[in-house]
Amino acid sequence: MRTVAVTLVVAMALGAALASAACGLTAVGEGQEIHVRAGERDGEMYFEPKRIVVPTGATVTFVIENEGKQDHEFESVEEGEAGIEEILIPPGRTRRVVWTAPSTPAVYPVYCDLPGHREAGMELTLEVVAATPTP
Ligand SMILES: [Cu+2]
Repeated sequence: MRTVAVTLVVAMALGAALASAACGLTAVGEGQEIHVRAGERDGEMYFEPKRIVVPTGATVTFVIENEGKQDHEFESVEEGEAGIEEILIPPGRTRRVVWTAPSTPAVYPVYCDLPGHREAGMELTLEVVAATPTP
């Protein structure tokens, strides 16, 4: 009996993996980590990637690494934005932010609010798209 139960769990996990691979949102799922790099180069400042897609209702963890030489922030806290409180990431450090996407599709800016940084390129687009219904 024990063997049968374990096999069933493995089969279910495999099925879930296949389903998420088919829906085109393989990079991001429930509880998944999303790695973001922040820094400066060639007179500009950046977040990479520039676009992040999360399914509606999913809880994800942003792992933000500051690979630059200056302080940077990660936030989306103004009226109508994603509700990510300002977090400061010192040079060479990594900070984690857990965030749950709303239940309806939306597009939010996420940015660094230090003077001049957003204008220098520190903004990314956080897109919340309808989760593919499970059959
Ligand atoms: Cu910055």
